[in-house]
Amino acid sequence: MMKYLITGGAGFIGSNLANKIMNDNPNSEITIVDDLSMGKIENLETVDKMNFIKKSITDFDFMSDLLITNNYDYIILLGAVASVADSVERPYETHLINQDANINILETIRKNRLKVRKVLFSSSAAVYGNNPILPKNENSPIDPLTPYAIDKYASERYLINYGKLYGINTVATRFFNVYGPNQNPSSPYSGVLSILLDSLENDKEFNIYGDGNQTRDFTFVLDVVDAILLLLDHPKAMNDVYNVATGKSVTLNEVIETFQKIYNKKLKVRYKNVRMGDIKESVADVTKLKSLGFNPKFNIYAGLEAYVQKNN
Ligand code: UD2
Repeated sequence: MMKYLITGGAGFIGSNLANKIMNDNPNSEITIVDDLSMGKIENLETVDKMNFIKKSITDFDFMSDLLITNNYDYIILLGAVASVADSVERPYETHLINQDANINILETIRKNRLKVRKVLFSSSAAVYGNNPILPKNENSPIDPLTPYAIDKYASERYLINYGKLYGINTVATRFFNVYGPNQNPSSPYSGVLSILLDSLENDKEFNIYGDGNQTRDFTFVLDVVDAILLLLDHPKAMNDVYNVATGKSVTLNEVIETFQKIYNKKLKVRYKNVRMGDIKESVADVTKLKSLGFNPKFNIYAGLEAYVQKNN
């Protein structure tokens, strides 16, 4: 029986991960720390069987005590302010969450020589910035352009090099555009597919920023969960970083068309100016992750269908 700590575990990716672990191994012990700023208790299917703690990961002393008094096998760091725009508006507050809180956890592990099977940190494709060379592999040039991307990159480096310097087992992921159930559509900077689904279901107008021909490597959340579990378990995934995506890109227009077909409904769209700093094309090279046995199960059609089904 394994003990897991998931920060941000009531959020989008964290809740899907926690639900999958409980489904596969109902005897697992899962502790979730989440301040519910974007996450929701309802995202957790069996919250009564988990140790749910409503706290911010910036409560440094609390987090240190929690780690010292529990021998977690796996620590999965998903707690973050996920909005790039929010980090531009509140650079210091988001820095405390997106970087300092994670270093506090690493420091606690180091100082107390805690024996953890693995610590996983979720970084982002945002670290690649606007570099136009595609696809992005883990050795592509780094150009973090926002506080969000800077904090993700710095935390990723802290994690990997704490691993190497102090003998801690770590691994970092760079997520591309993740979508699926439990993604919160409430902010204009939420993931585009959660906004799209909300617009279709509630007959709201959908804004397309630009001509809709921008491409993204949209990755279904259950594939991301599989990747996380694989990286936690795989002995070769050690003190290193992995892109997590499908390796295939589609345009926003193609996604809209597919969604309309699934719903048999026409979306009301309005064309707006391209967002400042928006990337035109994005796709990942996932050779490294695939070399460990990763094989994404959901292409965009299967993923959208599963998303719609779960939402109804
Ligand atoms: C994603 C990540 C971000 C960062 C970045 C790295 C999300 C939510 N954001 O940003 O954290 O890792 O990748 O490059 O996963 N759009 C519309 N209408 C809308 C909303 C969005 O047309 O109502 C467009 C938007 O202008 C962009 C595309 O859809 O061209 C995807 O937008 P997004 O906010 O879902 O994700 P992205 O790629 O900007």
